[in-house]
Amino acid sequence: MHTLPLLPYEKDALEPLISAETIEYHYGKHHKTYVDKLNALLEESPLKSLSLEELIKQAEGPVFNNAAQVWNHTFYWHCLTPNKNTKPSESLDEAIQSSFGSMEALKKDFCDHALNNFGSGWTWLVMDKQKKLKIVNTSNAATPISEDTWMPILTCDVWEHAYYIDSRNNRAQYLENYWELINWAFVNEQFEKACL
Ligand code: MN3
Repeated sequence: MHTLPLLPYEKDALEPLISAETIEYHYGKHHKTYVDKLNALLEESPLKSLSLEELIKQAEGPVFNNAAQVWNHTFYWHCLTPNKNTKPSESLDEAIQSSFGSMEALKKDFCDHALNNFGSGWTWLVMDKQKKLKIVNTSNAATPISEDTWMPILTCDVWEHAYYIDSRNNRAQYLENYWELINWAFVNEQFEKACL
């Protein structure tokens, strides 16, 4: 059985940038539904004993979609924090300077990708095989961890359900709010893991 991981903060902790109502729906309903659907799909499946990561690498269709959405959402919640005092480590900062030129340039590249990610999907800061940081978009449930090409460092959910309650159709405003909430401590950890 797959379970809904705990949210790493209270539902109202990201207010006013992301409301408790958004978390109520996004975590309490959307994320939970992916977990419930995955468990229902696996009941009679030979893939039942696989871990979430194994399912993402091996499954297709609805099992892949629900497994990847479970993983992506858990990663996304950890990318956010109410703690305003996190910042990129010295080594991550150096990598950002060398890959993008500056933190402002990274933000612009990330937000441009997120704004132009057509339909539903995710925008990611990843590390590629050459240990270079780059921004990539995925569609629907697709996730960098299904292949070993990219290691995920940071993600933003750009499905409308991530922002419609708070920002209606204004994805750009959601991205500004999202950027203020980034958990750089978590991002630093993902960067360290990707560097190994
Ligand atoms: Mn979502």
